[in-house]
Amino acid sequence: MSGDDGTPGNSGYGRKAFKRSKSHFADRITADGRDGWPVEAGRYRLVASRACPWASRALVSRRLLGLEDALSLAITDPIQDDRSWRFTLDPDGRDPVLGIRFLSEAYDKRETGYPGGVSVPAVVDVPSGRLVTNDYQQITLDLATEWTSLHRPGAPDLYPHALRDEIDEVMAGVYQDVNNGVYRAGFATGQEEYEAACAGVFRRLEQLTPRLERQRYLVGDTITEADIRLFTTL
Ligand SMILES: N[C@@H](CCC(=O)N[C@@H](CS)C(=O)NCC(=O)O)C(=O)O
Repeated sequence: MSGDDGTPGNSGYGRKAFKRSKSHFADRITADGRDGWPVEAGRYRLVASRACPWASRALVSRRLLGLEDALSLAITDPIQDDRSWRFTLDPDGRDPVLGIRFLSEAYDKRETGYPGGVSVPAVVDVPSGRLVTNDYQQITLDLATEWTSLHRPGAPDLYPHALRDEIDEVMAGVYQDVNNGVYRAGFATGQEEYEAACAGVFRRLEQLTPRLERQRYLVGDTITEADIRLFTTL
């Protein structure tokens, strides 16, 4: 399997320095449907592995925002085989809504011959069976800001306008040193690389500690996207 940029994906782990590629399918599901994918209850299916921290973000957001009825959920086998994510937890090994055995089938429907990797979280358009997005950074931001008409009453604002600069700044550091740092450590090819990544994780946690000594949440006084992104990696 290969990564989003066509470089070897999982098969390359542990053999070269870990480098994360950009999500190839970055269409957005928005209130105004500008990418062709309007927010609509019951239309899309979130595909997640409970073993994946990036996908777990989407599980937490979906639940906190009360989107369970609007956005259905497919859970993959936590372990991939060489065909990537599979629906072996479901009867007959098929996702009951999409009717597919491998997430790659939704990727293939979207783009024939796409040479990159298959990753979760992914959002699939149920009527066409096509992948909409695997953009793990944007999926949760859009659940928070574009799916508001379907949020439960009293849902938290996970990305409040007034705090976005601070949230973005905290998330950038958390991404670099913690979210991605644990991958750099886990897939390090040498001791030095491992130690540098590990040191980065703990340095960032130390840096965040004073915030959490004086307040319950990383930014502001309610839960935000920043908390979800840190928590799911921890
Ligand atoms: N889509 C992003 C981030 C999401 C991600 O890394 N998900 C992992 C699971 S935690 C995945 O599905 N990896 C499959 C692979 O690398 O082949 C990427 O490809 O870097």
